[in-house]
Amino acid sequence: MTIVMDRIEALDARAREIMRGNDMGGYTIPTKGLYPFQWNWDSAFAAWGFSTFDLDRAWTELETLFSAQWPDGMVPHIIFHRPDPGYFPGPEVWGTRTDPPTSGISQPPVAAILARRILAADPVAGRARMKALWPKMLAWHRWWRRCRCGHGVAAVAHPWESGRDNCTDWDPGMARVDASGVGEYTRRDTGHVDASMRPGKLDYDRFLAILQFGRDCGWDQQTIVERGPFLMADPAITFILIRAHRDLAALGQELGADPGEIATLEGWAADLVAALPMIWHKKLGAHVARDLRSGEFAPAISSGAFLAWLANCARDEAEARLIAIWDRVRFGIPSSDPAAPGFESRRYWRGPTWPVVNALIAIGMRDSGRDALEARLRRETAELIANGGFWEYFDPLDGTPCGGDAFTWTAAIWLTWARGGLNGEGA
Ligand code: 9WN
Repeated sequence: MTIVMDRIEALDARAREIMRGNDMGGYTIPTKGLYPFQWNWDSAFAAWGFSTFDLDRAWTELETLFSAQWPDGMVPHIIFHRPDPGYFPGPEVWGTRTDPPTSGISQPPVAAILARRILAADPVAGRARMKALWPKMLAWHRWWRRCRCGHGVAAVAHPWESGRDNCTDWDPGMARVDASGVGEYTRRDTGHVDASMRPGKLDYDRFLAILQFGRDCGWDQQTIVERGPFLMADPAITFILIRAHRDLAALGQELGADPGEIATLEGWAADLVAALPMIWHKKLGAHVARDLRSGEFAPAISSGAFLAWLANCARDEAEARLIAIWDRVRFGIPSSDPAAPGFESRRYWRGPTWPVVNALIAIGMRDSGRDALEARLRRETAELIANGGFWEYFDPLDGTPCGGDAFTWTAAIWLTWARGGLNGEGA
């Protein structure tokens, strides 16, 4: 037992060291080299990680993220605080003309879910800071409602907006994107990481074609949603948003917010729940991404379907199907079903397991009383990190660490959740 405790403490120290090392002063980069700016959902996870050893720094992370909020409420997916030539596409490609420069799309709205957990760590110390963030989070949630939920469930206008960039979820929508006019460009990611673990060249061409459409219309959301080259219903963001609306409403109750605004948030969550049948795939027996231009479903069940537990929206008939997908691998929830075409165990979001996604799924498992499943997921995630290190993501078949090393969100997930999996500790 002492040996296990010593090991956990050594990993804790390393996780804190990684987070401090990636701290640029007020915001945290995901990892040095590959991702030298502030990313939206990475920062929310970073804040949660900081809350285990520096609460003040945790709130600062969220405040810095929301300081880049657009006037229309959107919180961008990248904030380019300082120039860095090591990442492509940089601010000049996005052309948003904001100060600070940012990207022109958003990312999964996990901030309210994690802020609620951060506030719980010290409700008195965090009260004023959460109170100041609350209307900003509400404005962001309103942006999701207005700009991405017009079809019912939540949509993404770019695969990068989903945070699960090259997942099989986006295959039908991506196949329709004409990338013939993107022109020449030089990728930077493959200079940092093995190209076989990254999205392919055609993926990047299409990512850029969608980006260029947004830039060329001045990031006008109505034009992007009505006529943009890509718009797909995202089960993961839908479930995250349902949970986030409810968590923000609960935070509002605690902070004495306007009851009308709290009711509005609850109404938005209910509307998303009511729209879920549109992404229910009868044959696959789970919630599946769907192209909103053509109606076509994605070819496989992804980790997005497992987030139904986070939103308390799971359907009984999906349970065995989801567990069977998990049973096909040795470590963690795979980002796409290994039995379906398109699965690649090391290529980014086409198969690998991601500690951050596992942690969100685990919150849902625990809240819905699936304690044995939660313990298994925590143990498997802990083994990956303890044996492989704090990497960006992992091969779910054999545990090989992949992508970037010394990764902020993996360190954060270790500190907040996974560490207990090493000695079988409960949540
Ligand atoms: C594009 C930073 C981000 C994560 C995403 C992950 C990856 C960027 C990229 O890295 O995306 O946003 O260039 O590949 O897919 O989830 O937020 O860690």
